[in-house]
Amino acid sequence: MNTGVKITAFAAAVAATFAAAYGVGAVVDPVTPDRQPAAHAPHDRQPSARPGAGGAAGDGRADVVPAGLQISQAGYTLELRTPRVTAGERAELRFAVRDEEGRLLTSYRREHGKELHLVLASRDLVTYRHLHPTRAADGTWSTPVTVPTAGSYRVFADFTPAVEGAAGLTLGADLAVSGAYRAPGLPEPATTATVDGYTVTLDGGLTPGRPSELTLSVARKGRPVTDLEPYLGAYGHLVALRAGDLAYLHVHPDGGPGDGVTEPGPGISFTTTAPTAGAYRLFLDFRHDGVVRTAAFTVRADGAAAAPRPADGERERDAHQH
Ligand SMILES: [Cu+2]
Repeated sequence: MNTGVKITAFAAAVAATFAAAYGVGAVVDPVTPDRQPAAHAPHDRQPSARPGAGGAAGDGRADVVPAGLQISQAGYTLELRTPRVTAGERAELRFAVRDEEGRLLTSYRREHGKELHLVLASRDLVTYRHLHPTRAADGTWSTPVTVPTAGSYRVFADFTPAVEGAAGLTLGADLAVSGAYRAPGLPEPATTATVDGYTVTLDGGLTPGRPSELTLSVARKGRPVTDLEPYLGAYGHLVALRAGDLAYLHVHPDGGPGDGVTEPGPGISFTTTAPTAGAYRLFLDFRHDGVVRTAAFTVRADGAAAAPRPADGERERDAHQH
């Protein structure tokens, strides 16, 4: 098949895919027949490809870059003013967020009780910190931090500008930590993790491209913990990072303190969507006896990413390949 024919066949397949999507949309959603067909797969919070932002419009596929991979997105830029620290030494991590005009951002919408959540993770996914820096009036953020081991780290600023129409953003920047470094491998997948005498058990798995429910159950000395303490408005906070590039997944707790349904343990449930197959490292922060602890798990999402379009589109495309 020559190139011209290939392109024509591909265009036909894309057209068929769109047709299938429109048709299915009308069938499964009869309640709102005038609803616009989805231009891309549903996603959490901030997609990197905004309409008109120069995404791959026209190829019929979603072009959503996971959070945390970019230092600048949607007009906001993370300025890490402390790009290097030394392992084992207390340092003051300083940073700011600039808007499209280059001004320091000073108004943030509170999420989980904080204007900004700062996550620090080593690229080998062994070290993890969830911090709440302090903002000076001029927009400069700072937090003391002691990074235990040398290596390459990623700093994630998770925030929502208090600006009309602004969505939540997670910007990421690299942080270098000086010292002798021995690269560890990614910890093997496991369904239990221990921290400070607590055992946390993971139920559920990750399916690429589909929302997955994960339940983490906390026990101490073999007894289920049923008096977890609220931490930032929830019984637990979960962050998932993709091995290989540290794509940052937003994870939503299913219920929380004060909703009249959610128990304070032992299980804490979350929903998240792994964008692709591959390994992810999950970090759960929970509070008990007044101390916040972190349990970490390696989880593998198996299988091909779920197509954002119905399988019919795939079949159409296959039918055009000889
Ligand atoms: Cu936080």
